[in-house]
Amino acid sequence: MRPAVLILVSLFLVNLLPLAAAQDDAGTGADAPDNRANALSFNGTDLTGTLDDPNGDSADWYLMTGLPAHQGLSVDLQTTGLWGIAITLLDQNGNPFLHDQNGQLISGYYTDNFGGAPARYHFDIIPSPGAFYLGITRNFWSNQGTYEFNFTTVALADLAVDSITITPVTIQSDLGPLPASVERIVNVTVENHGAADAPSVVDVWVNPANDPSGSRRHVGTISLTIPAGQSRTVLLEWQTTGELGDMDVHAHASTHWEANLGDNELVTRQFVLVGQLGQGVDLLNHNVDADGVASAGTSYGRGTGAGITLPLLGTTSVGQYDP
Ligand SMILES: [Ca+2]
Ligand SMILES: [Ca+2]
Ligand SMILES: [Ca+2]
Repeated sequence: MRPAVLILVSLFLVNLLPLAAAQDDAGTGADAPDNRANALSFNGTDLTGTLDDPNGDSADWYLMTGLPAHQGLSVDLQTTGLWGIAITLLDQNGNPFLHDQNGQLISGYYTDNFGGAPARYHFDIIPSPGAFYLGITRNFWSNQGTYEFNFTTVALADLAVDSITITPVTIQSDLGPLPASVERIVNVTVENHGAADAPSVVDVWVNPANDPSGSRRHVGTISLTIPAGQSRTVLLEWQTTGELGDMDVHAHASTHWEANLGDNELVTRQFVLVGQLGQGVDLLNHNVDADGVASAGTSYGRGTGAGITLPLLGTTSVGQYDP
């Protein structure tokens, strides 16, 4: 090939690559690291940056720090010139923590496969207190563009089950109080020590102590609102018919935007007729309401509704993160 042709071909190939974009990620005047291990610490309300995969910048990783307790974040992202990108949110241990508005973990990974530019995204998240990782990476398409994250603080409730007390129901008669009936009252005190009022669901269920079958029986559910900084006591009726011996009574409180799920359940032991057996039996109710109990124990009566909110220009999908 003659030199002139080589020069022309070279010029053509060079023109296929866009010029390297200026990098000023998070106002640092430089490119943010391409891997999470070297993530750029960031503590602010807005975050702007550039991805430039054709010129070797395939990812920008940040470590968001300084999140106050009982506060969540709502994240808005706008991109220009970028599509087919992936957004990854991980806690400090590298685990997904993206939550929907019911406090349920849905994914740690979001990808816009085919959307155009500019595109807008919105995430409702409840971050682990303190810090989390945020990564924006090239996914399906190699392109060059800018992104801007805006973070809005969201006040969170934080319910805690403080106590469970159980009182027998005494039957009054003309002859005086009769022996206790099979009915008992479960008193559950729930405190909201978060920063937002809490539409709350309190569930109570029982299971025979040390029952290897793991069967549980749903006692009841009460819905109420617990204002921030206040506590409420709810009463549920427990019919112990068919139960004998030591029983474990569980109470669980749930709400939207829960800051800390670690203190939302309490268990106490109560015997029916005779105690200190180390175990109990549930003859009439054994495995009754198994499905209902399972839902009470695992989903805790959370409400329904759209999870992640994604008002978008273009088609999107929510992917699964597999660490
Ligand atoms: Ca960059
Ligand atoms: Ca980078
Ligand atoms: Ca809590």
